[in-house]
Amino acid sequence: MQRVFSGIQPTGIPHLGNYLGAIRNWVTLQKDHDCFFCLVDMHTLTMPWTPRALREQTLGSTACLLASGIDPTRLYNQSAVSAHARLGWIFDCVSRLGWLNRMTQFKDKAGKHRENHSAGLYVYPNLMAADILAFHATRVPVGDDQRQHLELANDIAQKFNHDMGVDFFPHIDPLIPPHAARVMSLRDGSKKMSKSDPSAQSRLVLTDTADEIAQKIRRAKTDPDALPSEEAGLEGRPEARNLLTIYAAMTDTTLSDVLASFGGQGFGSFKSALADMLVEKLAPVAHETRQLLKNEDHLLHVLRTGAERARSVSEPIVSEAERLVGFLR
Ligand code: AQP
Repeated sequence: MQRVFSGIQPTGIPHLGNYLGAIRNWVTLQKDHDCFFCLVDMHTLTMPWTPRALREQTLGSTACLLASGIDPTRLYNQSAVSAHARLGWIFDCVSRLGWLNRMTQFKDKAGKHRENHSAGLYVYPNLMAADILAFHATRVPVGDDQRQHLELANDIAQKFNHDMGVDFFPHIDPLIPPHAARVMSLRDGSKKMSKSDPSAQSRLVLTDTADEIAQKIRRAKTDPDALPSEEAGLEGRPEARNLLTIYAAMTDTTLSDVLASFGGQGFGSFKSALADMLVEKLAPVAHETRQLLKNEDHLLHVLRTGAERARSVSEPIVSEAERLVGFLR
């Protein structure tokens, strides 16, 4: 059985982009893969955070993932398993500055004032490589934004193998969904939907009530033209494309099917159908999340049990990597 690893940052409540880009695929993969799903709380420290928010968001994300159908035995938080940090340090020393300098996510997140950002933000991709390779995972379901980081992880694995003269770390294959791999902001079709966007109107989160979903879709940015009947008509209309893609992905149909149904109509009727569909699919997840959040002890128990399982698999792999680099025990 192939091993899968994937993570999500507890930087906020997971949104529709996280759901379509990652979580939904996790639920499918766990049926026939050996899966590890991780709340990557160490990555969360790479950007400004508060301890209280981190604790609340880790519990909130745990509840959302369970409510979305993730098997509780496969879920844990990164900082509880020391293999991540230990292999992360080794990879900091294997990875090259030239490689990290090319990472577009660092450039996007750091913006113009790079000197003021944490060193952690810069070496984030090395820790991400360690997250995956500490389990010898070969398949990683992620959204399109993580493609470059996975290429770097393969470069690190190859260099480690080459430098140590071994064939120890496997090649990683990204599993990027064919549709809706990059869900865009509801306020700006050129930006990806993100937990850290200051506008709450820019994203649908998995705890939104039916009213909040309907209101965010009603207010979503669009353009004045009617919907086209063919994909070519979406050229230069990123907001329209985004909403139609969301509809197609959530209903397991194609963009052409959605255009065939709604082409020629104005945004009013399409938005109302989109909101109804999203309420039907997402409101039960939000309800279940709220129920789960009432029992914090249960959520902590899930994370502890998941961490034990994660330790039992990653410990021998990382101990062997430590032996290979020459650490004495
Ligand atoms: N907009 C998106 N569309 C599709 N997939 C997405 N993912 C994130 N945003 C989108 C995928 O969700 C998984 C978990 O992402 P993450 O929490 O590790 O961090 P991120 O990619 O940095 O996501 P955010 O929401 O934008 O978080 P912040 O604002 O904290 O940086 C990944 O598989 C990712 O590809």
